[in-house]
Amino acid sequence: MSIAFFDSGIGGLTVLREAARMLPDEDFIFFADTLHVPYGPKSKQQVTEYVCEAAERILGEKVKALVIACNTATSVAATELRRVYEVPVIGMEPAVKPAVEMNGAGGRRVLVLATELTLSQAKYMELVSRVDDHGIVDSLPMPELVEYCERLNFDPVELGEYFRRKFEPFDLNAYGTIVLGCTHYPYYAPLLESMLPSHIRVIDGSAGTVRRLSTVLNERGITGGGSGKVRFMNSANDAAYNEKLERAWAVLHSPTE
Ligand code: DGN
Repeated sequence: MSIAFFDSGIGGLTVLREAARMLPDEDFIFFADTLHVPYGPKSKQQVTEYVCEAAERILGEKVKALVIACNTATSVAATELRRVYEVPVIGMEPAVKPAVEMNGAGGRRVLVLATELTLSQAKYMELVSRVDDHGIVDSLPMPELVEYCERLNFDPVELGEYFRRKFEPFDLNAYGTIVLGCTHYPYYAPLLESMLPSHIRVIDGSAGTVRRLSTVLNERGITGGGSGKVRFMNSANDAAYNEKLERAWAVLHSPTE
């Protein structure tokens, strides 16, 4: 049986890339809810409905685990999915805790980039208040970045301008870590690393999520049995969107990544 990965669009491929690296003996299905991308500007209720619909469809494929490779969907709907389904459901969380740990001693701040829906949820606020004892975490929604990404726009000049505009209100020298709290954003990690002051580390939650997935598979005794095959699906059954997923997958495996 395969492990299913799910996102509103191409973002979750950044988590699947990590899983394919760390778990080479598994097969994967990647499902994009292309009918409803983007999730970030929508309401909690709407996104919960979309995620539940998508999960029904995905679990019809008889998978052994479901990874919600989307911070927004996790923050609004993971609890509901775990209540309804027996299959293990693994979610994402912005990597705020490791970022705070990295900066605690150095006295620098942490900037979390994510969708507006993720940043507005109680789940995110609770996470920050749990780990941020010294008030060093700031947040910045970047809704346009999902749109750029879904258009496969990785143009360094245009995106460089965009990031400069977004970061203008921030004194970047005060920051030690930038957290990519949306799975679409790691496509731009190489660009960010090339343009930010060199002391800033850019991190995301993919490896943490895949480690958790691996633990759950081990605990249940359901590891292996595959060979790294990836099958793409989307909620619109749109062959052109599956081709886009193939192109995005290739971008993530290009030598500059
Ligand atoms: N990739 C998703 C996330 O991690 O939050 C959301 C993107 C979107 O649909 N706005």
